[in-house]
Amino acid sequence: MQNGQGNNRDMISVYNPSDGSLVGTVQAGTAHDVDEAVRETGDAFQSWSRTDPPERSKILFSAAGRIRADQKNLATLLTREQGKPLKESMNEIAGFSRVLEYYASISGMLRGDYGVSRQYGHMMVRREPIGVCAAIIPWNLPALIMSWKIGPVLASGNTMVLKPSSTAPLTCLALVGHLYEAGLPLSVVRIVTGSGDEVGEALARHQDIRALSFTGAVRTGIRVAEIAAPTLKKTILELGGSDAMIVCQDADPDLAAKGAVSGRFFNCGQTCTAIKRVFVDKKISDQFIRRVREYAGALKVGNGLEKGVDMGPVHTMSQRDALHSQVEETITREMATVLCGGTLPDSSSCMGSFYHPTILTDVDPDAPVMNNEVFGPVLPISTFDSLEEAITRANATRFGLGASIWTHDMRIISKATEELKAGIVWVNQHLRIPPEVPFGGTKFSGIGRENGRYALEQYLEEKTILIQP
Ligand code: TXE
Repeated sequence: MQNGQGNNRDMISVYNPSDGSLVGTVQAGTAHDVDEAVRETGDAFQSWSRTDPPERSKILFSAAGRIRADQKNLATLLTREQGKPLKESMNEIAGFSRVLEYYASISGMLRGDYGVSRQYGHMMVRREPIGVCAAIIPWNLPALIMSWKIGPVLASGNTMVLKPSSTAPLTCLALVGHLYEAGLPLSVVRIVTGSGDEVGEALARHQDIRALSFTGAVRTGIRVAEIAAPTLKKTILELGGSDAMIVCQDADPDLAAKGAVSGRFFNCGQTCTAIKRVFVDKKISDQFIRRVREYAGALKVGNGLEKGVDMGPVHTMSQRDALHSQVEETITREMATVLCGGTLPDSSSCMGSFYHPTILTDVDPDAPVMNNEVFGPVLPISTFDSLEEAITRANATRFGLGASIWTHDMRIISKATEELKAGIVWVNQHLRIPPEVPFGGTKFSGIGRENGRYALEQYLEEKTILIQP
């Protein structure tokens, strides 16, 4: 059986996407479990919010160290349940620790403000934690996305109920175990496993949750926002993207090709800010495309635990089916040329949900792979004649998460960084996100920001105090 929900009413089975084997089981939580978790984290908020920031930081630093020491085990579990190559899992677990350390280092930083006025007296602004927060996270980068949510929430003195994805919950559970061992009181974070319909919606609906951070599909995000609205909780949504990469005439075609391949095929193409559309200047397109093909062709696809594997399977069969139908429709309607891939592997020799790295060229702007988020190892490439055309086409999407421009010309950099409609614009790189800077998108890519001190601010509320002596 493939990834998905299993046999028993109260349990969810987690399957390895590389071979369909069972990795573990977790409870199928209910709305009642959510109620209990919110009550417990609400009680814990009373003391955690009053714990001095250095004390909170000590626990976060210690957890980060423990997680580093257990990196190989955690990474192996992540690869088994998610599918990604072990080297990527190792980096993701290290990323979790790094984010925790970053928030531990700034936990007491946002203290507030003070001023004095003849008319109003002492004017103070306290920044207070807001209460119980919730997180709903997906399966593509479960550890990293968990750190982006849990780090600022805990550092700012809030407590959290977190729902992992049903198809990749095990690493999240193991990570929270390390936080407990590092001294985090058990009720400061509660994980409730279960389906989106039951547990996710109960979190969105709960009136005692004051903030909710969601990462996932656009349609789910809209549903979550609708359900959350009557309780007026702060809702932060990270809903994916269709990032453009613009390769200009003066770019180094080799460097850009390497960037395109790593930016697209990392995590089997299942990353919100992956490169999902490439626009290359016609004058260098032949060289660039030739190199992209070479680098993509050299990727070793297989079980993420095997040595030398660069790309694992698509996370579930249903994700792979959705991806393949976008590609098939594009090809059938003659809206692109297939340079490589585009077919399903022979199912008799392979149990996993693998998909060949696929490159499409001469892609029509209206092709399904251009208009929707393509969440898998498929790279559509188009050419352009002018920078204006490239920027217009890059912006011609309902998404606005990331974009990159590859050039060394300062005039182009200045124009593109201003005109590209995205939450993150990279120059001569793509996909890399240090914990210090905000992460999030415009338009249908979402609302709010994660990462950096900006995320910390979202979990604090200002209280104005005016004292007339
Ligand atoms: O996401 P879902 P899916 C995009 C990507 C992908 C598509 C579908 O295009 O192909 O979404 O992925 C929980 N109320 N991204 O179906 O369903 C669910 O249990 C509350 C982009 O897996 O949105 C899981 O924990 N919660 C994205 C989380 O939402 C609900 C990363 C995400 O699952 C719910 C993942 C509900 N009604 C997918 N229904 C990114 N931003 O990078 C589900 N959930």
